[in-house]
Amino acid sequence: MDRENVQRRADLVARAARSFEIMFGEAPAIFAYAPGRVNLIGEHTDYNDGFVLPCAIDYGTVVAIGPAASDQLCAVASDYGDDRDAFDPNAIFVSQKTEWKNHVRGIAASLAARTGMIQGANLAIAGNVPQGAGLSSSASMGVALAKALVEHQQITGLSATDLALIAQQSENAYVGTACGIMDQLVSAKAEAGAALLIDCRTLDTMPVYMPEDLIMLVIHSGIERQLADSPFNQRRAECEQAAKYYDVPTLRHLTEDRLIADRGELDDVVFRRAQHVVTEIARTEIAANILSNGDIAKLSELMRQSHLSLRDDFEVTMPAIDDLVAMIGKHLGSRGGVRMTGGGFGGCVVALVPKDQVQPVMDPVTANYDPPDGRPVRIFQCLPSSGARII
Ligand code: NG1
Repeated sequence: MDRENVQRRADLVARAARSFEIMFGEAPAIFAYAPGRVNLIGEHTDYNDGFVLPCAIDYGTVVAIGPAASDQLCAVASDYGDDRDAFDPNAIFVSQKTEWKNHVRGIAASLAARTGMIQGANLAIAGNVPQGAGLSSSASMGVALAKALVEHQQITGLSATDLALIAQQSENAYVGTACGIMDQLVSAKAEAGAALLIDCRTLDTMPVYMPEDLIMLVIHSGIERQLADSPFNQRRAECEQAAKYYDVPTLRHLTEDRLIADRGELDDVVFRRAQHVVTEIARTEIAANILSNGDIAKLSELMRQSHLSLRDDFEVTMPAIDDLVAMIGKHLGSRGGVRMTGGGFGGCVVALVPKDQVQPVMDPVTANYDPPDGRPVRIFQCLPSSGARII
């Protein structure tokens, strides 16, 4: 069942249609939509070939598309004052200063590389995924663009996974973000009312239906993620170091028993990084099994352990975020779960909260949490939503 905020999406469609009509003087032929996401559990496991359990949310991007009079691809961005771009979609990619333009050009280039020539089109983009909140606004835009172009040009034979790979290729090769596949895959493939268990080694997915009573709260700590490239890359390097030490291709292949038994002289820091990844992969598989059964108490405990492991072993949380998680956890007890989400070093907390506890959770956060950077705390209420579609 689709539990989305219907009005919010209708506003988005209206905004995309308006920009399209102003720019191109006619109504679009098709609207494509793709959602943002929040990761419920499975942190720093994707690049170790492990499991992740993200959930598409009811914030996303609409792309309105229609035929063009020329071979050019003409795009207008409703969120950037109807800024526009026009280019030959079959020419070599030329990087632009404005990031949204690189997304459009990158998707066109990735799609052309995959399917051959693509035709000109007019399109308008409107999104409502909060930016800089770790909710994957970029993946939502990339997948919506790919979906719109594929549908409009009647390109056949591409699965939802192919759309995700095209959007990931665009990020990696053209936008310049070395992201994994999690964000694009859940945006392309999620099912309504469900999180998506992704096996990052095989790209197999399984929808995990969420209890109807649960709301996802995403709380931005107010700490903008530091330009965290170096600690993030350092974590990746430590994981590779651990895999090499244990002589496995990736940490996915390491069991908890071997982690301990063959520890030998392994450096303590590298050991703890590996311990986080190995235990987090196990927690994510268990979480997927119990979430659909509605065993919230057990889920609560797994999310608690995930946060502690990210704090103590992987060392990517920050004191203010630990405090925020503790404050919410104390109130929720075993009625819901809470942990940091995303790469860490700032950013967001995710909480799974029964409907009747949403306000009681939000009120003390608003009243008592003091963001260290002085920015106001932002709270988003999200519902599990379906992936890319034509609307
Ligand atoms: P966030 O912080 O949500 O962008 C980052 C990585 C993910 C994953 C998580 C940690 C990018 C773009 N995303 O997510 O692939 O590794 O950290 O689980 O690098």
